[in-house]
Amino acid sequence: MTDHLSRRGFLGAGGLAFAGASMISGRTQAASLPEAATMTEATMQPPLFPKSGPDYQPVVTLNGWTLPWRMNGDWKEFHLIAEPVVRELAPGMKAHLWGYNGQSPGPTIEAVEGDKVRIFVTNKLPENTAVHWHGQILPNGMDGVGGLTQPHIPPGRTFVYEFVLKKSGTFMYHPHSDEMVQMAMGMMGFFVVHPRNPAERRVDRDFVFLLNAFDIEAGSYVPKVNTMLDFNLWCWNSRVFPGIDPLVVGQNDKVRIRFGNLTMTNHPVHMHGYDFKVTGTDGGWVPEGAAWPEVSVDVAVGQMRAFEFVADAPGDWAIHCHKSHHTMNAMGHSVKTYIGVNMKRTAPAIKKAAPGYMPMGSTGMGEMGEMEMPLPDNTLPMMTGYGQFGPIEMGGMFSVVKVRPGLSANDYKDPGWYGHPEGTVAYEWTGEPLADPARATSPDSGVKATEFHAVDPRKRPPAKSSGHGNH
Ligand SMILES: [Cu+2]
Repeated sequence: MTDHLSRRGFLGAGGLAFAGASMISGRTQAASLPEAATMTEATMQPPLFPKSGPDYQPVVTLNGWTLPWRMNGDWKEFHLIAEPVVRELAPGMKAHLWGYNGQSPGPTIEAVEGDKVRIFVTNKLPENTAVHWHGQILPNGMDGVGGLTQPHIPPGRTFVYEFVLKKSGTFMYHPHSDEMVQMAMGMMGFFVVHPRNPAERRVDRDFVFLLNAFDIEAGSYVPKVNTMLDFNLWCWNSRVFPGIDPLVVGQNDKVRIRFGNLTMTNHPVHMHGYDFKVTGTDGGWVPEGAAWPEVSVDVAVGQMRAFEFVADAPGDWAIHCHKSHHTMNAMGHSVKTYIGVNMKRTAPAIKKAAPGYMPMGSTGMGEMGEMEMPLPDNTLPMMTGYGQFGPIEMGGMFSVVKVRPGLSANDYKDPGWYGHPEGTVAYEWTGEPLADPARATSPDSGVKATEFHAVDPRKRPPAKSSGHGNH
């Protein structure tokens, strides 16, 4: 006991010299565990500004938070608890997941290049776990691959990871122990390392999120963990639209958006209204001058990307995955295609055979955006969310970058919908109708007068090349 106490005193007083001599000063059994903060909300928490050490602009985690730490000598100490959690995916649906410190994903870990970090991981799962620090350059034994670089962490035990943050950049953490199950259950988190020089790569707003996916059957709560590709809830930080926080930005702010992909497929993330520069990957910063312009950036499985722009154009700019099935919630994928089928004729016949049958989608599926469909408990509509002009008809990986003049620094409150200057919104044309009645639209249904479903496609009249030519 005396030995433990003195070791603790020694660490507190002279940690730097001690650790300098041998990186793994390690053995902290005598020290008390740092408090493990927990989060009960799925709403974005204010960024955590550093109280000591180099200054930096802290990141904001969409629908998430940053893990508080304590200093112990010159070690920055964090405490993660791997545990079952209940996460609201969007209002109206909760999922029973696994995560860290009360939420999935876990809290963002934030530190500075050169920091010595000590991360305690307590396992409150019913099975072994281990944590891998994706992208970090560290001693092999700190890499967190259960069985390969360390024993798995059994339920009820706490392991300690210690390493120096060799470089700044964008990283993540996730289990490397029954990985398929634990990631399918939502275990992951963001890890941001800021440059030691506060001026380097500085931005005014820095948003982070992880792309993750679940397969949760309508009306149920627990993800299916053996799904390989056919997930039905496409999330940013275990949230789907309209549950994803907007990215609130002051006009002319310098903005960075960073994301990592821990789903099982790639996601082309597309932002409207701007071109931006890709400035970082999980391999590091792209040298200035080599950053490349994009409006969509594809992020492969296990990768991270960071892009930057100056927010000079105010508005409500959509940001979303460009795979259109990924901006849908569950239920959308097994619905039959009825586009072009005259359901007025067909539906009564089906209804006779199957009472309660609800026809959908004979003019597309947009109507579902405003349809109040009866859904099983704990199930989200497939496409949903309202904007100032009506239903947005989206779900899944979709949010809005809200750029506004006159915001104070670090004000992330949702400013509501954009007030468009007069004469800058697309409007309905009210001039003369087209002379060709076959190409005019019928005023009551919005359906083209021709019922092309009944026509053998080989006998259809050749399409006119003028397209939507009523300008
Ligand atoms: Cu996607």
